[in-house]
Amino acid sequence: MKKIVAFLLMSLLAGQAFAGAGHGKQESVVGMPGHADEVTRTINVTLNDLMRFTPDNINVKKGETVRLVITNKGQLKHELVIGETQALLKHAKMMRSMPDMQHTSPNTASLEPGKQGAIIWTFDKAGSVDFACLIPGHWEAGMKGAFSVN
Ligand SMILES: [Cu+2]
Repeated sequence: MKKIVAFLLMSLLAGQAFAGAGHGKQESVVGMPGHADEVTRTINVTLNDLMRFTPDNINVKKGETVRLVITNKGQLKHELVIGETQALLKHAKMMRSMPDMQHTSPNTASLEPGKQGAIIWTFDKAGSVDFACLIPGHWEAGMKGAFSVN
């Protein structure tokens, strides 16, 4: 029971970090969930069992809201999580201790084999924003990429 409560609390905190701009450094660096009516571009990303995202380097403009259409072309479950590297690594560690954990955050698309999902994201600061697959072993095998925000 204690474990569940701790996990729920962590989820809430994680959700809050992506809730909007102006509450700290982290979310303005990685951007924030965007609104469908602000989408200017759709970008297709595929995930595969070679532990790669295609493309794995995506150029976006500062202030741009994009719809990422994410397709799992593998036989394994994969996901795409947008975040700051250290936060992603911390999250990956947590995933290892809770392998059945489900993601529902707006910065995440968790996809069963053959499935497609979408993330709408606004990039509000120039720089590099990371994304990764946090399923145990995948990030370590190189399943990561980055947005270049210019
Ligand atoms: Cu993966």
